[in-house]
Amino acid sequence: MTNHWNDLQYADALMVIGANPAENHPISFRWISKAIEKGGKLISVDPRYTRTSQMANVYAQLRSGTDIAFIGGMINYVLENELYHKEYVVNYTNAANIVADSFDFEDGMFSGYDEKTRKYDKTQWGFKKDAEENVLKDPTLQDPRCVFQLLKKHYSRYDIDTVCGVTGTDKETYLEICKTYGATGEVGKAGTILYAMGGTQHTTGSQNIRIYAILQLLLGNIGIAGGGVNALRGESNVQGSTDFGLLYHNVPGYMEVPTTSEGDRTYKGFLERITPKTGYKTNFPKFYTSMLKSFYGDNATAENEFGYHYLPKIDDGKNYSFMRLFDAMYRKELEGLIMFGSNPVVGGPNSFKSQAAMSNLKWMVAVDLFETETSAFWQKEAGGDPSKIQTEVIFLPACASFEKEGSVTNSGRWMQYRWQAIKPKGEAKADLEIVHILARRLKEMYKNESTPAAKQINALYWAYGDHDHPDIDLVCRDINGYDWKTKQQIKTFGDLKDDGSTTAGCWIYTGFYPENENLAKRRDNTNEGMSNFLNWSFAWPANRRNLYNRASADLNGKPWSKDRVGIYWDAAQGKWVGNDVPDFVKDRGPDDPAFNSPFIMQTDGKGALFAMMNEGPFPEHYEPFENPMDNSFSSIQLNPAVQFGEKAMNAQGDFSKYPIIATTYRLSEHWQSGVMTRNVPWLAELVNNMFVEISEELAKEKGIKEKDKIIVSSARGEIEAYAMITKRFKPYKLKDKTVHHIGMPWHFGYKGIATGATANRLTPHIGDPNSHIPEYKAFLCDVRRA
Ligand SMILES: Nc1nc2c(c(=O)[nH]1)N[C@H]1C(S)=C(S)[C@@H](COP(=O)(O)OP(=O)(O)OC[C@H]3O[C@@H](n4cnc5c(=O)[nH]c(N)nc54)[C@H](O)[C@@H]3O)O[C@H]1N2
Ligand SMILES: Nc1nc2c(c(=O)[nH]1)N[C@H]1C(S)=C(S)[C@@H](COP(=O)(O)OP(=O)(O)OC[C@H]3O[C@@H](n4cnc5c(=O)[nH]c(N)nc54)[C@H](O)[C@@H]3O)O[C@H]1N2
Ligand SMILES: [Mo]
Repeated sequence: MTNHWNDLQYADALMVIGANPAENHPISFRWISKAIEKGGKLISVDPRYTRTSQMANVYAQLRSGTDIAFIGGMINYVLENELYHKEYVVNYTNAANIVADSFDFEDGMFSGYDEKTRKYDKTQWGFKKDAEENVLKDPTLQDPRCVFQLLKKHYSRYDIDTVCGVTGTDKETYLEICKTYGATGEVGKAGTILYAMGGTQHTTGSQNIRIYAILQLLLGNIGIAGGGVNALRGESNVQGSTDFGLLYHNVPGYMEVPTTSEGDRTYKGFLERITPKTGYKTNFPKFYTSMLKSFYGDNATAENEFGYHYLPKIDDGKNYSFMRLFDAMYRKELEGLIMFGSNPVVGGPNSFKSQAAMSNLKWMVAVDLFETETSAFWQKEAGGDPSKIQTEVIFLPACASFEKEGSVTNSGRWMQYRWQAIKPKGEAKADLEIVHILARRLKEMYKNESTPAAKQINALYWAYGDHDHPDIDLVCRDINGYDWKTKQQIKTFGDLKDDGSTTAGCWIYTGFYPENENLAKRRDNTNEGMSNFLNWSFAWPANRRNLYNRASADLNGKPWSKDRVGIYWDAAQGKWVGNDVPDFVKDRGPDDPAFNSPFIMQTDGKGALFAMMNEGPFPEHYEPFENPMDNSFSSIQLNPAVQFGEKAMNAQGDFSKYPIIATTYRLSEHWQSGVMTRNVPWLAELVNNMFVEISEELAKEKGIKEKDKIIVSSARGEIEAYAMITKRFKPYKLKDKTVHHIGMPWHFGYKGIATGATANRLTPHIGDPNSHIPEYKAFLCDVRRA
């Protein structure tokens, strides 16, 4: 989230698109209800009428996989009707930048495409510069080659008829949403966009989110209370784990993992590549070196490039995302797999094939609360042949969240401490303990060896206590960082150094543990202004609650709205003050040329209407991998930057054979792959079987009655489930045809108390070219009575 949960109450309009918080974030939904009580308008955009839709003032149906068309049309409406926040757009975004002549767009394709690699040469999309390397600008926004005019031209193609012919939305409802949400462009008004997996799980997932951000920048909705682009995050600590480098291409604090490329051979070369010349990221060398110092302690010196060479490097050009790992297993390139709390046989795409891929492993370690469909993938019940599967599975029992202490970071970036509630049962251990014990055993095993692998392990500092139970306080201090000599805790990441004199395990969290207080444990719920609760927990970065809050004030540093005071420039004191920690240099005043550059993580400080994504600087509608119609906007069907993985893993279905659109989603009563909830008797009883929601119209066509057993088939396989006939889905009237749309939960598997078919037997093994998330939310199928 750019903002945070409590902040939602300040919105005049809340557009929930690609999420269903009433069901999946029901407690936090309180803040949405509060906004509605204050007169805020809730808009729900979803292929089916959800529990969130039920709470909404306006509900619009959209076919799965058409968010870019939907929002593209809204952008067109906002620009045509001049609803955008002009002063904000001119000064705080890159709207005025003149784009290089090499940039072009025609029939769904941007310039610079290489068909062989399915990649773009992004250097063709840069900005025009003068002899001194300054970007040329037209603050009047009239130049036909400025970002604003190119954006306008791009989305002028997204007229209401074409859009609704693609999304299947009723035109009147669509116009109502354009008006209601567009009205937040007025100075002083606020609109927020809430999204989750309905937006991301697509071959255009990243650009879906980008287009929400573009709309928000145009309306001046970023940086202000009640605004923002807000990701409603998933697993209780998915925010924390991504912050700490969970993703294969990140180290803690969203910095890059080095590669085997020529430039990365030296630490200096690597830093040069990842450090821009301007903007806040110019500090990356300080954060990176402090991280290496934290990893390697005295073994990180200026002479050995701070231990940079101990870090594993990604094979240049290779991708280690979830789907590509399964491809590698399929090709027998991987011998072993360690899984901490993960059940891909239920949760991964095209899961039957993934299961087959796993049987190529020599060994697998499952760290979990239960034996899952995945750790038992070799059993007969799983559809395998145990006599043929040679994988050795090792199970390590893990503690549940209540049985251990530590912090969890919520969607609003608040790091909150949880104390242990009960002692673990049996041999179960906390994940932290398991990793700690593993590290200690490896260090013991390798201590007399000097192989490259041993060198890395031996170099690890790993000072979390001299026994098998790690001292969590030492872990916290290590994350925060300290002065290497004096061992004094660092107060802010502004104090980190690039000379090896400081440590920081994860720079964005530096400051949560100053000398004597772990701020994640703070529980002072005094509201000192705008419900930012600055003394409750710790929010990264720097305890800042709303990101980019400099943009909540105008060109003189005065709040755009007196009801939504974020921070403001206090001329008498010569600094930024207000209800939040300033997301800006505190004493940068009106005489500083960068005074009106709020987006400090960008090299130019401006919000990026035009950005270097893998498939182009402006989001463009492409159809899902499996789709019911020809693309109405161009002759290009699929996102041209999508990478195809292992072919054998990914059969593609055709509309002629699979004429029904399908999507997958969650229920309040179950959690994820269902391992935890399907093993809890009362939850298993509430929703005890796999079902598929189908419209009354489709049921009639197929002669299906409520609770009939039906078979859903896709190009990947078939599943059997009960039919739930519902008004929540309606047939879609698209440009030239009417198409049925169904939906189903993905929580079931064959283990536990409540069992049922796994939806992911049907889903395609393909995804977004930026994030590599699978396209779980839009695919084709057929339905028949069992
Ligand atoms: N009770 C419960 N709560 C949970 C979870 C759980 O399993 N159970 N899981 C947690 C996790 S890990 C996550 S990531 C979050 C996910 O939270 P959500 O993203 O809210 O979860 P979903 O229900 O998968 O998807 C949301 C909605 O997207 C809609 N949708 C499908 N296709 C499209 C599309 O193309 N465009 C748009 N705009 N919408 C579409 C679906 O109909 C669905 O209503 O929930 C978290 N909360
Ligand atoms: N079709 C379809 N598929 C999807 C999605 C979708 O919307 N549609 N959503 C995707 C999303 S957003 C997500 S996040 C993934 C989730 O996919 P997974 O992460 O594979 O699914 P979970 O059920 O969350 O797996 C969690 C496992 O962790 C165990 N566990 C719980 N607590 C702990 C603990 O403290 N320590 C350890 N070691 N284990 C623990 C549980 O028992 C369980 O077996 O699924 C994805 N799959
Ligand atoms: Mo998730």
